[in-house]
Amino acid sequence: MAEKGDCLASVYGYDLGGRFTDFQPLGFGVNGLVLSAVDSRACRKVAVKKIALSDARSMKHALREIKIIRRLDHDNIVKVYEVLGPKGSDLQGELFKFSVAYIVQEYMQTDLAHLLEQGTLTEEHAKLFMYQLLRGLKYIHSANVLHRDLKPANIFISTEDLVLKIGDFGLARIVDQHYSHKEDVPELERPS
Ligand code: OXW
Repeated sequence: MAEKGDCLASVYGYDLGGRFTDFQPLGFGVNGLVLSAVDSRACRKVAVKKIALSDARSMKHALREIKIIRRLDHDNIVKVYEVLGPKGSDLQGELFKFSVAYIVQEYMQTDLAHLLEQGTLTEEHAKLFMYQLLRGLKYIHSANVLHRDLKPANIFISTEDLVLKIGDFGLARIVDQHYSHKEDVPELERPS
């Protein structure tokens, strides 16, 4: 059903050229619709996120997200393969020239929200996922990034090997290394 998927992509304004086929909707992220597709060049299924660059504000948001996801590389973070321009062109740091960008990411089978709805998770699953979630979060924070929208729908799971990966950095911010909350927190009283 490649034709149906390709039609779907054009309905949603996805114009990536001929390299990607078999588009299916995955859901709405912070910055818009996310589709799954097959990358016929790399021979793998991917998640493609379209980011509009129509005005100064969306340009700022897009640049921030792309800057953040490019600095993250970890087993428990959804991998970003490429950032492409219109018709699947190479962006080469000239994002501001284009009206649209596509973030091509690793495809994950499902998200934690869906698994929680199914109600089939065991305590062993919970332990395994919590460990990986904290591991990913520790990495994100060590890169001075705050995700700011961590929720089951942004936590992706590969059901075959039970690998968990944090995704959707659409609301993420880079934190100032020098900023500290220390002054705001009153000293703890010593127990007597
Ligand atoms: C998957 C890599 N999704 C997103 C983002 C935002 C969305 C949706 C997907 C997601 C299943 C059960 N239902 C589809 C963002 N892999 C991704 C990704 N992203 N990268 N972003 N599903 C599979 C995925 N959902 N995989 C869930 C069918 C029934 F709104 N950012």
